[in-house]
Amino acid sequence: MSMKSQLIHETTPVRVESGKARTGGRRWWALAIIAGVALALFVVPRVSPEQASAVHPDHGIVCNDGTEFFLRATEGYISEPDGNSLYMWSYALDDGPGTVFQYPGATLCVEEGDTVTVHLANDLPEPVSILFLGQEGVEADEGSGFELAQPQYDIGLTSLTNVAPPGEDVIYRFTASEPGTYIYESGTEPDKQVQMGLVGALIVRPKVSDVPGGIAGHTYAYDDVATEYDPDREFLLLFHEIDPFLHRAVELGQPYNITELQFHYWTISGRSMPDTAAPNNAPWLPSQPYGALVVLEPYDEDENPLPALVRIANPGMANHPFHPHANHVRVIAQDGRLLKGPGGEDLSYEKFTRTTGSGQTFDAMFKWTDVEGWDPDFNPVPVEIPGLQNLVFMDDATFYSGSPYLGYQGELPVGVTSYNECGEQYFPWHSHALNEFQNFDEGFGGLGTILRVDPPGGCTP
Ligand SMILES: [Cu+2]
Repeated sequence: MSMKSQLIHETTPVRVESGKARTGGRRWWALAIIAGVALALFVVPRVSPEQASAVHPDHGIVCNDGTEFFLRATEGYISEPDGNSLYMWSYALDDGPGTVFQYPGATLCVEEGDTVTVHLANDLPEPVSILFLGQEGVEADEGSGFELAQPQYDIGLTSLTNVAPPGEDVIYRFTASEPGTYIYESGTEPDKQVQMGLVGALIVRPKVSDVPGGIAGHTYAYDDVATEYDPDREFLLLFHEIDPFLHRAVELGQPYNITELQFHYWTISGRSMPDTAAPNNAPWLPSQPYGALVVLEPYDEDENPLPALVRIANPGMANHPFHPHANHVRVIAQDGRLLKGPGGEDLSYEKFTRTTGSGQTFDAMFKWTDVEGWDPDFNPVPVEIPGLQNLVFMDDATFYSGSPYLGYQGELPVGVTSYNECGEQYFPWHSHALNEFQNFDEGFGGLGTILRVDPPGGCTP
């Protein structure tokens, strides 16, 4: 599918192929019946409602809430900040033929205890599947009823779980028994298919009634009141890496030696820096809907007491040391399990650089505290405007407000463009494996995003 056709699909969400019904004559009735079946299949909405925070829809996790999901393994292209476009596979929300491609897979959000059903249709030329990492008792229905999902064998192992052959479907079902952040990904030829982009995140939220001491209307990450967070400050950062030569070979149907795998692009939730800082559903990134900008306001005991929740998932092959500049996060869970000792001891810990291993997830609470409280009137700090070179060439310089004070904007030298809206402050948040902090040898880029701290009460330009 070309970028152009994706853009057209973006603006025509209902895709019923009715144009051919004009071929006329005797076949009219047959075509009408086919059209009726097509309508029944595809006009009934198969796409789960997608939603980000109502308060900050431009950033933060974009959830597809529900218990039944329709996914379609399909192909498309993504854009890289250096102008390259890459052929990818992923799990898009199934909207029938012409489904709009997206990478990574749609984020699925369910509640603890839900029976979750996931339909997988397959537009790709080879069998594909979904492994739900961390879920127990996953069943699969290939057309003859649900049975426990099993590894598939021919002469040798062909898939770690049941597959949807090309043009066919498989349905998976499981009970989401433990809250947490999880990965779903292909279990079929994963060295190739996971690399091609068949990855996504599954979020299991606790039921408030299962949280001891939990208060209705409050939001918790786990079955523990200490994991309360601000639901308007919830972020998902999903790491992946891409070898464009493998993708090109798959696109052209050419052989590829997997032992020659070499990554040149790194993505967070499907985008490479600086696109990671763009809003959710940025129109210039039609197949990469998820932004990765982390936006906060300073902690305040009364006005802003709750931390943000940052969910990190790494379905890729490499391990990524990832850190926010000048800040720590508090790691509260790993692989969907709260960090608590056998006696209920709090084993959460503060960390500057937390490496996420291949296949791991972790959850971090994050607060930004305005420790020094610099203020031009009451607590001034003498800061000279950085030199022109730093303001023009440094990676985050164009976000500088011209003032060191949160919520203030100052004069900038002639010729310096600033994206700063209201005196907000920016901190890099990136992989400290600096080979990953680039787009095909051009730094900075790749596995990086930005932490944005807005003035108390929000950004008023
Ligand atoms: Cu750094």
